Amino acid sequence: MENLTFPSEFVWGVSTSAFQIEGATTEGGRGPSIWDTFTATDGKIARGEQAKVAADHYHRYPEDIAMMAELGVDAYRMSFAWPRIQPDGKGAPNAEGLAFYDRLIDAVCEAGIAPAATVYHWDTPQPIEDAGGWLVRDTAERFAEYASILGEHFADRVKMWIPLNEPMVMSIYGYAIGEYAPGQFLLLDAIPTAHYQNLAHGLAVQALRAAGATNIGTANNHSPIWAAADTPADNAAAAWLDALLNRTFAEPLLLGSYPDEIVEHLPERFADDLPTIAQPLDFYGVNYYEPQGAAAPGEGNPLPFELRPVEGYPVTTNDSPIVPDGLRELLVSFHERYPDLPPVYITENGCSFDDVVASDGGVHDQDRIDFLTGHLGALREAMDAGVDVRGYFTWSLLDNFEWSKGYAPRFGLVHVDYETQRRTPKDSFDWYRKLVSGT
Ligand code: IFM
Repeated sequence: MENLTFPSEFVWGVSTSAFQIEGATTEGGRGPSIWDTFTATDGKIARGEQAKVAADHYHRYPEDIAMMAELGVDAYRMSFAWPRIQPDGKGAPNAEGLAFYDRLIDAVCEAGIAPAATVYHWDTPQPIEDAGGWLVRDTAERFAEYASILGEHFADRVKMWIPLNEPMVMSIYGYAIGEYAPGQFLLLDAIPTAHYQNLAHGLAVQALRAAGATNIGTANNHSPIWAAADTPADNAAAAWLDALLNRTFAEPLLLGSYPDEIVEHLPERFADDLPTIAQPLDFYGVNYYEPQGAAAPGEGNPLPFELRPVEGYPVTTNDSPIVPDGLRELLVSFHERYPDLPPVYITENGCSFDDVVASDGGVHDQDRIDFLTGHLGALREAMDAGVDVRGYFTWSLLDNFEWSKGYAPRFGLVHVDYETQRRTPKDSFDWYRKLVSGT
């Protein structure tokens, strides 16, 4: 760990999200979300798995918080489930939903850990989707109302606020290619969902601040985009994909503008919303997993690019190529592109492997330790190159429900046996504990 030295005030954390760990999907007055609907639909999730129990965090959060305390992290990034707070997606809050998060957040604070809250991690209330979801402007207004409820109730305890997690994934996987809920296949006609999520971000930042919340940022996932070959056609395709995946979500917030490629696909009068979207941010959260390859589209492809796997690297069980230097490249490129980039937090970074409990009772995930060592080394290099990075949250505390891939990809520092809900800290847990404590 000798090259992994970080400033003493650097924030170390772990990340989770509500739908992936809570379970209890029909308890406490929670309403249905698009992910409940999607997971109940045949053929959408590997092995037909659902998240009705997940890691049972709704009931086992005291045990999970005790593990975080043992881990010694400074901060815990969790998400609120919108359908627990507003079961119909609008109107007065559900008291039981607020009470659950009161218990959770109070216990996190009592453990000496700072709560970092994501307002929305993809679990749209089903009635909101039925009214048009992220394809309609009203959802942004509904979202601001929801954020305001959370701000009023939790601003006194939550130390970092993230309105939306990875809006790109919702737009592309949820609405463009239908691999995730709500399962729509709209290709470039999904781009309005990016705008309405960006608008929801801006309105939520305003609503949270009005409610007294401070330290408000983002959690956008970004990838360096690599052209398959250094040809004009592949480079143009890579530039288009970069505009779609990275710049469409970063630039409205940071610059108050959209990349030219995207503009013709946006809703009419989108420009009127840009001042609302470009709220000053206290930090910019980056979720990094992998670079993305792009090539010129083949005959008959309706898109201006074709995705290409990045080859020549080991891969995780979630099919992600392991490219630590991609994190350095990404951060340095953001630093150069956006001179006014606020302080950065890595709000997610992690990997999935086939982790098993060995006969000695341990989980020996040296591959995760290697992954984290590589990525934190790359992060350190980015900081040495001038990027102002203030903290790192690894994904994830626990093994959890990995969306359409179900439970097979295991991302946790802690192994979860889904039959018994037994938690077993992996070797990487101990490694991270030592890193965090500086021993
Ligand atoms: O599990 C997801 C998380 O919900 C969002 N970011 C990426 C993670 C790993 O795929």
